[in-house]
Amino acid sequence: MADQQTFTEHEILTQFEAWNDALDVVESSASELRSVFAKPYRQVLFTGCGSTHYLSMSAAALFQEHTGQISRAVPGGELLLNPETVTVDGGETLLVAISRSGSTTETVRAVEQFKAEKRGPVIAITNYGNQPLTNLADVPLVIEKGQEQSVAQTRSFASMFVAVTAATMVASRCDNQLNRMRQLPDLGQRLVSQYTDLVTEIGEDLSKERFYFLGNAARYGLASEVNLKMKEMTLTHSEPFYFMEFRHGPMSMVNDSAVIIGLTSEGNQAHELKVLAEMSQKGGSTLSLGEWGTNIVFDSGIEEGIRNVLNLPLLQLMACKRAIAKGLNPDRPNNLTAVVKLDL
Ligand code: F1P
Repeated sequence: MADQQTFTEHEILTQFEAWNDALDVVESSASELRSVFAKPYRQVLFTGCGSTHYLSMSAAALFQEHTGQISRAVPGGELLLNPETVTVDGGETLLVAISRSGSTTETVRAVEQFKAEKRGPVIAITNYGNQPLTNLADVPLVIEKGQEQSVAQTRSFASMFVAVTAATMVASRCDNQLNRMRQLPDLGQRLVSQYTDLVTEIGEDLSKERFYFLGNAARYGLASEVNLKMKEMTLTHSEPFYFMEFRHGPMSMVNDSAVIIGLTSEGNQAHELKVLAEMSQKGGSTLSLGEWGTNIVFDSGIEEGIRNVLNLPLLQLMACKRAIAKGLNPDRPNNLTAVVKLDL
């Protein structure tokens, strides 16, 4: 780690080897995953807490889009305390439980309850093996290179998101896309070299008071996650929205102290960029990310379903740089601990 660099910055900048680790882990469990995915399910549930709940939201959208299976994300606390609002009888449910630590009480207890009720198989995605979650899972995917010292998830989140994306490609039998995911680490590294100055300038601008992150489909969960980075690390007001929802009220908050950041898609980019253009006319600062036609251009040449992770490193870095500019320690967000353990 370079002198003066925070753990968070170091973890953001070294996440690309964890992306590769995630691909190795999924490839080495591909046959177990295939046999789990071969069965018919009433629904597929994704669960986690905090960052890993946001990851679940993104994963559920991606999984349904690629497999046609009804997929839903639910916070661990809801699956535990209000399971009747989520579970269905008359067929098995596949549960994908996601947790950096593998020991968050709500997630672990929800999985225990799900198993006790014999509702179906469990896939765990985590960065730490030998934790309660790994021991409960039928297929544990443990990405050790995503482990981190900081409280806020960055490298861990991206590594688990790569794993869930790769597992989705296994489920939808897209082997070519799974292979093309090997290009992601170099692409991510290249984007960081190309755009660090741009995101640093935006993050360090303390005249900005509010950040809004917009995304649709699988990118809404990612927009939610980068919104959380902004809150946790920088104590700045921040919120995520679906692009089209932003006009339905939230845009009242747009003025010259608001930054609106859009994670654009291929199919709906014209609609999404129009929202950003309107917010710019109202005085907001805007930033767009996407394959083409945006401020940050991925130019990846790979399919949208597998490249969504490219949205993460630069926006994580923006939050980290802002924290430092505000005199905060991004490694130790206010009031937070790395794992929430409860006596339930
Ligand atoms: C979940 C989590 C983190 C968050 C926080 C508390 O942890 O909500 O996302 O950053 O510090 O715990 P995990 O279940 O993914 O380990």
